[in-house]
Amino acid sequence: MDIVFSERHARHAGRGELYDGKLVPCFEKPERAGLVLERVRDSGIGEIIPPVAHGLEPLQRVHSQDYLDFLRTVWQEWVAIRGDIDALPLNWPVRGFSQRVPDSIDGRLGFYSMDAATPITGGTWEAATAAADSTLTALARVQSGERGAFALVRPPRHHAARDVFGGYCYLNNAAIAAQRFVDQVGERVAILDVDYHHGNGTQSIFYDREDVLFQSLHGDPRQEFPYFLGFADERGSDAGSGFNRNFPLPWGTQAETWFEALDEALREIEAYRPGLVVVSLGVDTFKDDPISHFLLDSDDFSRLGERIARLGLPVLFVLEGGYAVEEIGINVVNVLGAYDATR
Ligand code: OKP
Ligand code: ZN
Repeated sequence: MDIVFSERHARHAGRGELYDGKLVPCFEKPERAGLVLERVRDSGIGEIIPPVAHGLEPLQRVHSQDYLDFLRTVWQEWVAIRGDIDALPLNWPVRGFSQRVPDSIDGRLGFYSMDAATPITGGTWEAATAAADSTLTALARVQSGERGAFALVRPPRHHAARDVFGGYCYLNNAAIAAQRFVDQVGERVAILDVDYHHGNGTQSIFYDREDVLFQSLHGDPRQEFPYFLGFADERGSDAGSGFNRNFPLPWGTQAETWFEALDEALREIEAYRPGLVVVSLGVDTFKDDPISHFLLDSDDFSRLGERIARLGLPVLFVLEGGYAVEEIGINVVNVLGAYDATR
């Protein structure tokens, strides 16, 4: 399987996030990609190739132009006023507030975001667009007949919505790739989101559409971030009714329960007969993940790769979360290796 990777991910290195009432070092850090890359290299599962630039057009199909302009320019404005410290939002237009875009930089940071854990730095735009290019390059490999490809990217994506950043995410690459496939190939896409957190951004982008099926297994939003989306009764709207499926699971969920939900998601994907499966591959379901509460073991990630392979469909894997830095490489390679080994 081809692995698409760019060193430019390291341009995004946030200093801190607000966590449990404290500003703490970012969990989503460059070492994550380095560790996955090292394991991918050692395992010999495939060739590591650089991304090809795809420009802004595929991004504009998913994100609003005003949001893209904001992300591209916010740092220059911020650094001129505040100096070289991370930009973080502190105010949000919640119930009862106007939804007008403010002029003030702090107002706009709040308008376009959902949390205070997702800093914008001098390299955020460069890293996020490199991740988009890597994902689109991996997609092109699958479109040209590869059975699977892996976008080894950060920052992650699945919390980013049409015009919202947050949850460590800025551009929704899984959505960008799915939309690109629909535009270019004209076949349906299923997105399987196995990250520990609900992919609220991906869900919201495709919520009213029948040409992209979204299936997500995640920590129950009653207990877990992102708290305000990811409930079982969210089944899609309008033409998209029935094409969104959430499996919220409680803290402490063990492999057996998790795989039961996975099998149901896979059955629905199979019945949908998509031309492509995009896997939002977070490995923060691992038992020792520092910010998560599921109990999957490293072997379980091999089982996951095997079951995805049994679909017999082309698969684009994109890296999402996973913060137990020692093990994320092992767990990711277990998924990909098992996928490759299962025919
Ligand atoms: C990004 B990805 C909960 C804090 C949650 C944000 C988590 C973002 C996860 N106390 N902070 O889905 O792995
Ligand atoms: Zn996650």
